[in-house]
Amino acid sequence: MYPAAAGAAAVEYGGEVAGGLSASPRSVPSKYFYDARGSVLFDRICHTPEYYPTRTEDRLLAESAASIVHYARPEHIIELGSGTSRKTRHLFDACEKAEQAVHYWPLDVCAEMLTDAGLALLADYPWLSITALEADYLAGLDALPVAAGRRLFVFLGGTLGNFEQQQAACFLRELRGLMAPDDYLLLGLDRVKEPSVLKAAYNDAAGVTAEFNLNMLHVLNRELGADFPVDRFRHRAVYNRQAERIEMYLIATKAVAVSVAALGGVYRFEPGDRLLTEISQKYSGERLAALMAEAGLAECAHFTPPNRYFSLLLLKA
Ligand code: AVJ
Repeated sequence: MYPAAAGAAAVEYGGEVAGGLSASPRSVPSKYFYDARGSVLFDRICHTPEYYPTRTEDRLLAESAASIVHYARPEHIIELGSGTSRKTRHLFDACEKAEQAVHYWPLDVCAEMLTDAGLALLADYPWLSITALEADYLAGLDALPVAAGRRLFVFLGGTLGNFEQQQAACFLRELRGLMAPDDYLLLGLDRVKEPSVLKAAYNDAAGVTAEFNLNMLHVLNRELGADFPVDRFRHRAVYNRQAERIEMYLIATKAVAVSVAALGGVYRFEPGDRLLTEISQKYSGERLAALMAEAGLAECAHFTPPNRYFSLLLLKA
């Protein structure tokens, strides 16, 4: 393995944050959640009883990995936002069974996660070769490896849902533009379901999601020399039924004036003022079809459980 190879665009703080903090409503890009602590907290969210997406997608992938490998016969697996790479193991298991040699390219914004996950994979799959890329793939796809051979792009977890509708389509269209006729994209998307299930998933009883959300302020304090008083904000996640998406906010509980050294600015929050930290789009059948049409992607296979809580799509350019 070449751990956390350089060259790719590392995560850059600053410009985007300045824009978001001056906008109305105020927002911060969700990718800033994932420092080392945030990545561990997200992994803990995935283990809470309320957060169904990870479990559902994991089971779907376990059931569908053999078909996916049969279709795509990948020589390269390129994963956007690889995290712990836990779910991806189903693909490696299927490759092993099919005697399909594969090179794995995990991309993530968290270097610690890449190294830990890569070493764990090599211990369990000694035949696998890996090039880890510390990259902000959401900011641009120029960091994607150009490799000869059939490629399977993998974008799991419903992370596409962090984009606004239009951005999501643009992102997929850009990815499609990079795909050769033999390449495939495996995309995981969360589906519309009962609001109570959605609300619970982003408001777990143990408070891990709240801690994850508040960790954003620690990241901003450290990376931008800000002085957000973390104890004067609280977590709030609501389901916006109109937009069919979860919106996650940090709400000021007291009046605060936050100075952000790197931006040379002071931002005031009155009690109740909100900072949007994440949207998580849930897809209806119609929204999904519209997205595929806009992106110009063709559906080769669609895996979903009987309750349609989550979808895994195998797509071609
Ligand atoms: C990793 C972006 C898919 O939107 O569900 C989990 C992040 N935020 N709980 C999601 C998240 C709060 C997650 N994604």
